[in-house]
Order: sequence, then C-alpha cells, then structure tokens
Amino acid sequence: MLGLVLLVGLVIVAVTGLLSYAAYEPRLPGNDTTPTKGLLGFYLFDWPTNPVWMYRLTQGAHVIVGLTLVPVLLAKLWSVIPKLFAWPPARSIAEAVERASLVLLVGGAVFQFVTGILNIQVFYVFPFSFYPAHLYGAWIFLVALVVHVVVRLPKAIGAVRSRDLRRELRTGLAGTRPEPPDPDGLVAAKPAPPTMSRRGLLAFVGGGSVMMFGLSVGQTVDGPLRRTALLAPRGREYGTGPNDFQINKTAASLGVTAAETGAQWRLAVAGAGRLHLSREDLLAMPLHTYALPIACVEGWSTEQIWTGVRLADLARLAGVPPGSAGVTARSLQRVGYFGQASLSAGQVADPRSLLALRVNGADLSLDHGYPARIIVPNAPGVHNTKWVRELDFRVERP
Ligand SMILES: Nc1nc2c(c(=O)[nH]1)N[C@H]1C(S)=C(S)[C@@H](COP(=O)(O)O)O[C@H]1N2
Ligand SMILES: [Mo]
Repeated sequence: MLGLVLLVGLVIVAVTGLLSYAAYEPRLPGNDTTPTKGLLGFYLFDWPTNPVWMYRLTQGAHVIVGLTLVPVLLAKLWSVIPKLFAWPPARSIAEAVERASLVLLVGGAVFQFVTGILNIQVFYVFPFSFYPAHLYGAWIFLVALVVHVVVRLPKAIGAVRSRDLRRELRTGLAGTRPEPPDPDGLVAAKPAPPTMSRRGLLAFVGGGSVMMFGLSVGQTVDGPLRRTALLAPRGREYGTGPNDFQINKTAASLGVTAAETGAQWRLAVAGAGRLHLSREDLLAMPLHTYALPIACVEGWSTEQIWTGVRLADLARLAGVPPGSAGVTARSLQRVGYFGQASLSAGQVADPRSLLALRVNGADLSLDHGYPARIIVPNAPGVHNTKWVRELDFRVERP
C-alpha cells in the first residue's frame, strides 16, 4: 500500500520537478546552472506564458506533494529495514542487480527529499549547488525507480489484492495477526506480538501526511489560507498595504541601496542601438495593468496587480521586433544569485510581460524591486528580476 501511494505521488513530484527545470529555460544565455547536463536536457521546450497559473500549480504540487509523502516514505523505509541490511548482500546476479538499484533508490529518495526540503526552508547548508545536485539526483532516483517498479509492481499489486482493505480497516490490535512467511524474507521469522494494527499504521502515516499537506498548502494558495502555512519559512501574515506581500530577498541583503535606485537611476536598453531611460521616461510610455502571480520554486505564490511598460514596447524602442527577440535582464544587485535572467522571444512578445513600475496602484517598494522589475506570466519567480538596470534584447529568430 505504502509503495503504491509512493509510486503515484513520486511520479507527480518527478514530472512537476522536470517541468520546473524546463521552466527555468536553461537553454537561454546565463540561465543554466547545469552545463554538464548533456542528454538530460532532451525534453526541454519553450516554457509557455499560458495559462498564467501553470507554474504556480506545478511547482506548488511539486513541493506540497513532496512534503505530504514524507511520512509515507519514512514508513516505507521502516517497513523494509530488515531487507536494507540483509547479509550476504546477494545470492544471485539478479539479486545483486536489484540490491544495487536499491542503494540508488533509497539513497536517491533520501537525497532528493533532504535537499528539496532544506531548499524550501531557505537553508542552504550543502557544500554544493542545489540546482545541479537536485537535477542529477532526480535522474539517478528515476532510473532506480523504474528498475524497482519493473521488478516489484506485480508483487505489490498481488499483496494489496490479497487483503480486503475494508476488512483490514475494521481489524483492531486484538485481531492483528502476523503475515505468513514470504519468500523475500521481509516477514520476521518469530514475530513478537503486534503493538499496532495495520489500520493503526495506515492512520498514523495518513494522519501525518494530512498534517504535512494542511500545514503547507496555504503558501501556494495564498490569501487567507496563508495563515495556516505553519511550515512556510517566510512570513505568514502581511499588512494590508499595496507592497505588503512576500519578499524573496530584501534589497539590503543583496547590497542594493536607495542611492543607486534614486533619481539618477537609468535603465539601459540594448538592442540594435543602446538608449537610457529614466523612471519618468518609462512612466510616460503606455502603461498596462495585469493581475499576475509570483510563483517561487520554493512552492509559495501570490497574485498581485502589476502596472508597467510592456517588454514588447521596450524591444521595439530598442529597434528589435518583438517575437524575434529574447532579453537578458540584469539587476543592480552585485552579490548572490539571481542577479540576471534571460527570457525567451515568446515571453517578450506576450503583451502581459511587463517591466513593472507599480504594484497594486502604488510605486514598487525597494524590496519588491524599485525602480523597476520584470513580471512575466507563468514564469518561475526567479525570472522576475528585481532592480533592473539593463535590458539586453538579442535577436533569436531573425
Ligand atoms: N535581482 C534579484 N531579483 C530577484 C531575486 C533576487 O534574488 N535578485 N529573487 C527572485 C525570486 S527567487 C523570486 S521568487 C522573486 C520574488 O519577488 P518578491 O521578493 O517581490 O516577492 O524575485 C526574483 N527576483
Ligand atoms: Mo524564487
């Protein structure tokens, strides 16, 4: 049962994780943190700008389903503990192959869960970069999972079929009997009297999963539910002002000062030529307003109402036809990651892709990217570069 739940859940986590990697657009200049990925990028595709809530959904599902599976994974590992340490390691070649795949399966699962959870808790303690490690770990785990499923699925289905779930759920501790001996040696030879019914185990694990789900779902759904997201590392409650919503990194933490974002700030726009625009110049251009989410890789998201200049209009101003030109946005930020991000031609061409100047009717606050930030529909939050100092349009498809 635990294995089948994990199978369905882990497929969701894996697919949404691989989609997130595609959403990062690693083929665009400067975006890739996995230059040695080789063939692993085989499935990459242009990440669309529609529907606007897609990344919010897939990344929310990645993180929430992952957290929900933690109790199931722990219970599953607990249930096979005798097998993990079985000795001698193998009696046949087939067994040796299976046990080797188990090392990758168990090691891969533990590695993916640990790095993922530390990452969403904004706890970068590992001595390597999260993105390549989590990507390579995912593929190692997936290969091991396929081997494991091929070997084990018939047994898992047979085991579930051998019992009537409803009857099992009605059986308390007093009626709980040990499993008959099995050829795999998972069942203890001389089991002690049970301390927990099978129903109790399912309730314990299921209750844990429901709790993990309940304490994390609010950060993706946002709105009043955010208050319930006790597992979210960032603030649960915000004020009611126009700029009172989640901040990823503050300006101060990245060394962006009010002096360089003040009156002498100019946006450099490079394309066929190069020009410099003040915030007044930008405010004098046609402004557009859209409700769009910020959806972070960490699983949290929030929809706000953004006002700004279309990236497509800025491309035209730079002398490159939108639809053929992608852009690299560079920030004033000089330390840390995410000081720049490249967007595809499709993203630049979407009329809702903005260089935002205002949010919810007010000027952007410094922490939300004043004087100007990128907002692109359906893009991962990390591509919504704050404190933009330069937009570098490059012709992709002449
Ligand atoms: N210059 C810069 N822009 C940035 C970041 C950053 O660290 N530096 N963080 C990004 C990430 S990961 C997210 S999720 C969003 C969050 O935007 P917010 O802080 O306004 O909520 O900003 C993005 N823009
Ligand atoms: Mo993010």
